[in-house]
Order: sequence, then C-alpha cells, then structure tokens
Amino acid sequence: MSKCLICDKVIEPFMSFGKMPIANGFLTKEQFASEYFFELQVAFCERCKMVQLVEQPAREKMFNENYAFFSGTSMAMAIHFKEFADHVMTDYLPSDNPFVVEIGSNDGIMLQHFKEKNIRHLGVEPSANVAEVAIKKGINTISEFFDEKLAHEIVNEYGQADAFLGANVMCHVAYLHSVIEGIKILLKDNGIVMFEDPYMGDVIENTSYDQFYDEHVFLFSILSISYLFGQHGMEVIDVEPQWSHGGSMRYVIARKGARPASNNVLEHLKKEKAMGLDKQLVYDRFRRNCEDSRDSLTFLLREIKKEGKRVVGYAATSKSTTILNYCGIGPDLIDFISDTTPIKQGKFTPGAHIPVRPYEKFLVKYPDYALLFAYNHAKEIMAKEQKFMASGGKWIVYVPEVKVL
Ligand code: DWN
Ligand code: SAH
Repeated sequence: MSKCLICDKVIEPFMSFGKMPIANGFLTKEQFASEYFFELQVAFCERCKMVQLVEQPAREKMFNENYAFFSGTSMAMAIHFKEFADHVMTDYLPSDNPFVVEIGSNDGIMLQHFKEKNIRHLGVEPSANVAEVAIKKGINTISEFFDEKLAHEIVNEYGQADAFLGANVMCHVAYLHSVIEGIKILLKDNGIVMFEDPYMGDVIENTSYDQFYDEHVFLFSILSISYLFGQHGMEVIDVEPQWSHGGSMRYVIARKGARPASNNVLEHLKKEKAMGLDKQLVYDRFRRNCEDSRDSLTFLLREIKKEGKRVVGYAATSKSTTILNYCGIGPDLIDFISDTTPIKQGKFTPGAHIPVRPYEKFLVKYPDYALLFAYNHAKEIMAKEQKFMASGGKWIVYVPEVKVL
C-alpha cells in the first residue's frame, strides 16, 4: 500500500512504465552488471490532486558529483533564464540590499544575472560537479540539498531572503513539506517564492510521458500546488505559462494575505478543471495514449530498419531514458545517440545501453533519420541543423504524436 507524499491518502498507480534505471546514469560496459533499477509507477491522488511516482530512488543515487545534466547546454534556455532573472529583479525585489536564494542552481545559468548586478545571492546545488562550474564563475554556491535544516543554517549566516527561486527542481524533491517549512524560515514576511516546472496540463495534452523519470517525483498542476502550499499557510498569487521543457508553469507564491493574488490564478484553475486534471478518468485516458504512442514509435522504427535505413538519436536527454526503456528500443534500432555533453560521451544510455557519441559524429556522416529526444529544444536545434535537412535527412518526433518531419 502506498501513501500520497503530500496528503497521506492511500494511492493506486494509474500506470507503470516498467523497470527503469537512473535517467542520468550514463554508464560504462563494466557497470552494466551492477546497474540499479526501480519500478516507474505513477499515481494520481484524488484528494490533493498531486501526480507522483510511487517509488523513488534515494536522492544521492541521482544527484551527486557525477550529475550528467549541465543547464548551459541550450542557448535558448540561457536566454530564458536571463528573462526569468530580469523579471524577478524588475517586479519583485526591493531596492534596499536584496538577497536571493536559488535551489537547483546547477551551473549558475540564472544566478549569474544577479551576480552581474551585484545582488546578494546564494545557490544551493547538491550535485558537486555542476555546482563547481558555478563557483568557478564566481557565483556564491553551496553544495547541499535544500530542506528545513539547511534553511536555518542559511538564515544564521546570511539573514532572511527576499526571493526563493527554482527552475525544474521543486518537482525533483520528494520531501516537499520540509522544503516549504524551510522556505517559511528563510523568507522575509513579504518575500516571494517563484519556481517553474514541467506542467501536468501540457503532459496530458501532448502525451509527453517522457517527463516521468526518477528525478521527476511530481508533475505539478495549479490545483496540486495550491493544495500543497495552502497546507503551509501560503498561497499562489500568480501563474505564468512557459514554453520551456515542452510546456512548463511558473508559480508565484507568498504568505497568505501578504500580497494581492492575480485573477490569472482562478482563470487557470478553471481551465484545469475543464481539462479534468482533478479526475482519475483523465489519467486513465493518458495511460492508453502512452501505450498507443509507444506502439506507433516502435512500429515506425522497425519499418525504417526493414528498409535498411540508418537512424541515430539526437540528444541523450533524461527523458530519453523513459522512452528507450518503456518502448524497448535498443542498439538494434538506433546506432548511437549524439550529445554535446562531454560526461555522457563514450558511455552508454541507462538501461537500453545505446552508445552516446560526441555531436561531431552526427555531423561527420548524417543518418537517414534522426530521432529527436530534445524536442523541447526543437526550434534551436532545427535552426542549426539546416544542412542535415538539406541533405535529405529526416526527423522522427514523438511529441505531440509520432511522425516523420
Ligand atoms: O528537469 C531537468 C531538466 C531541466 O534538464 C533535469 N531533471 C534534467 C534535464 O532534463 P533533460 O536531460 O531531458 O534536458 P534537456 O535540456 O531536454 O536535454 C539536454 C541534453 O540535450 C543535454 O545532454 C545536451 C543535449 N543537447 C544536444 O546534444 N544538442 C541539447 C541541445 C540543445 C543540443 O543542441
Ligand atoms: N535549475 C536548472 C537545473 C535543473 S536540474 C535548470 O532548470 O536547468 C535539477 C537540479 O536540482 C539538479 O542540478 C540537482 O542537483 C538539483 N537538486 C535536486 N534536489 C535538490 C535539493 N533538495 N535542493 C537543491 N537542489 C536540488
């Protein structure tokens, strides 16, 4: 029997993606025999509306000194985070000596803009190798997991904060109650919380089931975030949909009554109810859509293979681990996956064991088809791969549906 991580109600999984490895656990041949697996099961809680993983690997298995995701690998995301930082500085920070804390600050992609403006800042980033990149850039960073205990230590050393920020990190934390209690300790009375994560509404609409993997313990909706923060005397005062990561939602949160709430929140809540994000039925339909999407993708790849064509993967994303393992796609269907991240190159993908090669291998001999695992960066990638397309190369995408472009 499993219980909801947010409200303790008994929950039942609405689907299982089967046995999964650590999504960013790129490995060598020697490590195949000792690879770790867990069952990727997803549940919807009818009481607090939170969608969550039933089983979670220990946090140190995912976030450590070998973490393979560096935020700076996308130019478009660098611009996105400059805009995020500018928005906070313009609309939410007081003029008098503000202090900003960001959790999951990774290589400093967002905090660097606060540093440039000489704004007091602190990054909290448990994965030591990515934190190191930020430290080298002169961004004030500690390599720790944020929780209630750490919040006390930060306040003792720096005082309270005006803004608590996070991007693609809150949904990674199973112990959210401790994080929110920490936020309350850390934040000044009229301070704001601003974070964004992949949005459940977009995942349902686009059948982008690859947003489920070990690191993503939760997929949030405004419904579930309102319930969660409401339990701690805080409220959502604004929401701002984002294009990033295939569709995200940014939440602005404050202590109850401390700041006026925008009508935007109620309007988006209405939309979520109209979509049925508060109903089990929608998640059952999502499961059937995932199964159909999986069957179409494997059928397409097998047909292409029968024609003797060559397929390579483009970008060894975390999300690709769910696609490859759930669909049973291995080196028999994809020759290799090209990726720009040095720590992934020369290794094999988790579970499916497809070789990861440097980006240059893609350029040297274009394949007939490239399976685009970083569809969330499609605009940026298509713009730089004009030559591949001009040479007759085709893209295979699977979000929002399986097709050849
Ligand atoms: O939530 C998370 C988000 C922020 O980032 C983390 N849990 C992990 C990670 O997810 P992801 O790996 O699915 O992220 P991306 O940004 O979709 O993919 C990044 C990967 O794609 C990197 O390995 C670099 C690669 N890439 C590439 O090879 N060529 C990316 C671009 C833009 C490219 O042109
Ligand atoms: N914010 C960046 C990185 C997202 S990846 C971006 O959007 O590109 C998620 C990051 O959260 C990882 O770097 C991971 O090490 C970090 N993380 C995971 N648990 C955390 C916690 N409890 N406190 C702070 N950071 C955490």
